[in-house]
Amino acid sequence: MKIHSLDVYIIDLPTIRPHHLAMHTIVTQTIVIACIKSEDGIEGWGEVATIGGASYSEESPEAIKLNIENYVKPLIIGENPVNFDALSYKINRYVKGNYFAKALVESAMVDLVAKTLNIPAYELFGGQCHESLPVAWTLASGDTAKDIEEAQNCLAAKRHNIFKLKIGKGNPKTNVAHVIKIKEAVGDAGSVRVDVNQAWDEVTSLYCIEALQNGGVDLIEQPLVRWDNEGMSRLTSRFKVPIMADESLGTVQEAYQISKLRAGNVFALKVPKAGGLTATKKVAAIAEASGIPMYGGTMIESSLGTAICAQLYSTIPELTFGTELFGPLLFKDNITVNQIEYENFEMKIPSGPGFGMEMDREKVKHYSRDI
Ligand code: MUC
Ligand code: MG
Repeated sequence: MKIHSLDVYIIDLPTIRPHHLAMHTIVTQTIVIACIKSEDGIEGWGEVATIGGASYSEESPEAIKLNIENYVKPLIIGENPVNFDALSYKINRYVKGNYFAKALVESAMVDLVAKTLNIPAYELFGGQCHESLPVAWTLASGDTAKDIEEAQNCLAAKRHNIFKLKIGKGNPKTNVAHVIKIKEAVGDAGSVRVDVNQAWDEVTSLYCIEALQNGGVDLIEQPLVRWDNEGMSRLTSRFKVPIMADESLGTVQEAYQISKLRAGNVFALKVPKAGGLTATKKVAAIAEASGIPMYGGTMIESSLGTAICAQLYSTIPELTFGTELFGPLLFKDNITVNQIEYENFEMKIPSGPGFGMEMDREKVKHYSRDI
């Protein structure tokens, strides 16, 4: 089998409500998808999502598309995608950084290989440990009353009982009061966690985390700027509430440094941050070797990208903090014919050939900037 073509499309998907993060408000989520075709016409599809252009990570959707087309594509055309790990090593020799772009290309190669073999992609990563996984919902409407209503609806529908609150924008004390009100409303029916998205300094973190811990919050995600591993380490040893590394934890090398410094005592895995599925398994191995519990993170992918992450996460035996693969539920519409199923506070891991999702070509065309 040989790779015959690679095409990249930027897709803009409208959300059901504004989604407020410390650095950006999402009303239209931009994802990048890739289609790799073999010489015999089989298609493999991959996806990565970005948040707010280049405001969440260095790679904007436009840069991902351009760098793949100009620098990655020539390295893999004519090659056998079965050797996707060897091809990733080849790409790494000639293309520095660009982890989201690399993850996108690897996921499309993996989908192609698994479809050709007529197996789910998770069989290429050691096989499935979970048929379904717990999934958090992110409360980020920007309004405490609306967030409480959303949480109560999720609990009543048995869709989510883990809630991640996006904070870090505005006054930290107002942020804390907002979280405590939501925790009081949810009570013991759900787990309340916060994601600060790097917005606080260490001094602010000290009093805010103390208050959040006392208020019954279960997890504090990335309070400090991504490069401040020493600060994250001090916070981790000071508080009982777990501190999760997200933006600071990308590559395998970063995972190693964070585990050594204990700059966070929970790892947020994300396939694009690590540079792909194979690299994410390596990050998970470092967590496992250092006794650090894991969480299956999201960049708010569509159904395709969610299936990609879900299949990989399903191969990790212990995902102590569950996942947050809620992306498809935040969108007004989707780009696949079949949809991810959510029930009983969990998501079902898609298990068809490849990543188990069939592309809806009309929808891809409708939401694409490039077709
Ligand atoms: C992040 O920072 O973790 C995940 C959920 C959400 O609402 O935002 C993302 C990114
Ligand atoms: Mg985060």
